[in-house]
Amino acid sequence: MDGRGQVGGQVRGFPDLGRTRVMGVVNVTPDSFSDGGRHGDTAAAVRHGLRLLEQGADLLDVGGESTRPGAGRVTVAEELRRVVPVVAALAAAGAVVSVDTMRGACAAAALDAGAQLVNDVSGGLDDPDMLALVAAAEVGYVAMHWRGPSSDMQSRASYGDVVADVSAELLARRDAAVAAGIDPQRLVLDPGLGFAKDAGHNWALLGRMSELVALGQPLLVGASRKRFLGTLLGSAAGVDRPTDGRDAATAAVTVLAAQAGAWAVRVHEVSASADAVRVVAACRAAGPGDEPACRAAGPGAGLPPTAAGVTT
Ligand code: PMM
Repeated sequence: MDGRGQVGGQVRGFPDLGRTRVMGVVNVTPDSFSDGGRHGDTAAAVRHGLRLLEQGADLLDVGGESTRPGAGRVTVAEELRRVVPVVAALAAAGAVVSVDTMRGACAAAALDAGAQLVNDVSGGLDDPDMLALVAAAEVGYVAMHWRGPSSDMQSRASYGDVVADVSAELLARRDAAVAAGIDPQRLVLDPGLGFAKDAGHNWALLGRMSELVALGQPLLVGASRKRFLGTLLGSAAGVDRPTDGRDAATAAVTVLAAQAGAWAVRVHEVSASADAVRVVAACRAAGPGDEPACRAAGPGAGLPPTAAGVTT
């Protein structure tokens, strides 16, 4: 590889697209913060997933449990009931499916139904069975930065240097995952924007994303429609912009993530991000230039040897 079009590492089992990939969100929940209730039944969720594929999603992230600040847990049975048929239908339709779950039992059932990636917002901290299960299944695994359940996570939003602290905690999760037998080439890290983080923490993590890419694992970034974007774009009276007005800002974050070399962005509205990652890739392919995306594209530039050299 000469580094052109290089993003921050590859994940075994996932083809190198030469650009950041776009993960479309399929929440099968009555209460997610931005789309709760809209795709709550199986048929509606499957239709939504197929629409996201048409809009250019490279993979679909199916979740059955809301993780919005303050959210409580659903039962395993309910999570399985929501997630498994949707995963099965989307996988049967040819989609690359990821399952957004903290529970090993739900991950296992989703993998049986055709999922290829486990997206665990707890990074293996919630369910002690998760890491070994993923290791045995030999699938991709996203370990997100997490400090505790959504019910009171914002009380844990206390950092010295948030980028250094999140990096250290992510590396600890990487070490735990590898110790449990997960192939490092299947492991993706995610800073967990909004999870035990206030707006300032989120902006600091976005502003220093290259440091997260430099940790040496592929990076997933999930800013889509999150509250800090609503606050940024809020009214003069201090009212946050509603979730359905945050998609342009989300696409702007996609540009930043693609420029930094993220492996994937997780978004609700796919089309704009699908276009954005292609713009950044085209700029990179043109070679070093004025744009940060192009400057970052010099062979191996900004990438640690492990990230630059990992192949599928
Ligand atoms: N955010 C949410 C849910 N799952 N998974 C990863 N890996 N990263 C995230 O930032 C993330 C996630 C919350 O958003 P939603 O309720 O709209 O799905």
